[in-house]
Amino acid sequence: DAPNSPNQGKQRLLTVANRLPITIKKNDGQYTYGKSSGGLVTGLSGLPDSYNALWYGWAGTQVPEGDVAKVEEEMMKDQGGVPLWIEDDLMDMHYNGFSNGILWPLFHYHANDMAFEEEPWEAYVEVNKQFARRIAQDVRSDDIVWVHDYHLMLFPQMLREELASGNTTNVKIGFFLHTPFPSSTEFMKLPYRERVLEGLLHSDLVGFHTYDYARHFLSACGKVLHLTTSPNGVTFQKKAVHVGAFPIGINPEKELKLMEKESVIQRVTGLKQRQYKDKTVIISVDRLDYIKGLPHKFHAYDMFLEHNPDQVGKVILIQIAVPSRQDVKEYQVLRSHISELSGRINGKYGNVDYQPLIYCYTSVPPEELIALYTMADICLITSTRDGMNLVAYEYVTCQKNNHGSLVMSEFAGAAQSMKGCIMINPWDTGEIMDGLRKAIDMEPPQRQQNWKRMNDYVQKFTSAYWGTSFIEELMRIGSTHIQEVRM
Ligand code: GDG
Repeated sequence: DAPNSPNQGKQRLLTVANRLPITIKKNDGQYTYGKSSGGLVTGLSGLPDSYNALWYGWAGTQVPEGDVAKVEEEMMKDQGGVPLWIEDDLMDMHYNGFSNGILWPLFHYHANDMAFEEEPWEAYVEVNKQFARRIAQDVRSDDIVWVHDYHLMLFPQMLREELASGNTTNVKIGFFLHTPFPSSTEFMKLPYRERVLEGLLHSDLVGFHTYDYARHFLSACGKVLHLTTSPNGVTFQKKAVHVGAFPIGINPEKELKLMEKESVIQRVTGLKQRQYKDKTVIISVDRLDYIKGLPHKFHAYDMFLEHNPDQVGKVILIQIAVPSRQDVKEYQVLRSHISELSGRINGKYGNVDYQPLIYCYTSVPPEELIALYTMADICLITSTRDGMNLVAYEYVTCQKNNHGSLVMSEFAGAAQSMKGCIMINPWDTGEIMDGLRKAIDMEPPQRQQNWKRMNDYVQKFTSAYWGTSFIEELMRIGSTHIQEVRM
């Protein structure tokens, strides 16, 4: 870094993830750069600026050869982003084919939705290799490389191989998985399971959201690779690989600041005093993904209205369903199924003055999201599996004045820390119905007590806390990584 650079002397942190948090758009020959949303972006946005952070990821698009240098310079200046230009067809096979067609369903206990073929696997290997080669060009001694998520599980090994001949062997590699790690019996369905585990085990530290996921991973290492494990690590090629739980959080300051914006306050007042006056509003915000249990939710909501006729005309469910992975067939099928269910509910209980379900297949701007979280009386989360689920934390933060209830699936990682939520099994329609009734009937003092327990957690275990504890752990063990794990 240049002598006057604000990054001078700071620890270099190379974040590596499938996508950059930046979206590139071209209008009238000019490039503009937007921020993308999603769990990973939310998590990393709270990292303290005590690191000299660079983010490597697929650019998400192609630009003409002549514009590459200019775009790269602008992305670096704008947000420290380093784009990888990967060919569209290869990326499609890697991303839609193997990552989202095989690993995603398997890790969320949807193995029936996985159809294994060699070509997507080969693309996965190739893309991991391209990432490793690109990052190897830039890595310096003492750098920290923090790799994220299931798209890049072979990367730690490939990066080590790329670096083996140079003088950069003291680079520390940390890997964090944002999805659940499934039970070992489930994981063992994966063809190439040895390669995937070995890929990860070239990291110094492998992190998960919960202890359960870490335990499942260790058990897979034992069963698939016959390695010796302890509760916090595994010995691989005579080296200790540390394994731990690092529950991700949000940056609540960001939400609280938006809540104070005049436009947001007005929007909340408008929604509460006009559109939804005297109504109980339930909010749900999900990427349109089969792991989020939308059919379970809609079915239970239908049954809830049928069995609670006093609530028809009073309660409204607002479902924001953010378009996601639209090139994957399962997502297209889910989309039409959800539209049909939504039409059925509104047809059954709605009239000219009342629509029980407001279903929006779109993403909304951050201000609007905060206004919806703030005005809603209840937040409903029905994921059949979810690594963590940050929507829960965002809702709790925005309820600082109203103390609305969180009705949440026990299969979301966040349920383990949200003591104070109304926990439900999304497969049990009766439990969702009872959960909603309980939330509607709960007296304010009880709601306040529940909210406080949840809010204390959310304010303390933030994304900054998560990022810092992972990196500090990585730095701490980095110096001792030759030691054997003691049993
Ligand atoms: C994966 C794991 C894990 C959503 N809609 C809009 C919008 N969002 C933002 C939310 C939240 C984020 O996206 C979603 O995060 P989640 O954690 O709920 O879910 P995934 O995207 O599935 O994330 C998950 C996470 O990674 C982190 O490790 O918790 O389990 O599946 O921050 O606010 N933001 C805006 N408009 C929207 O319409 N602006």
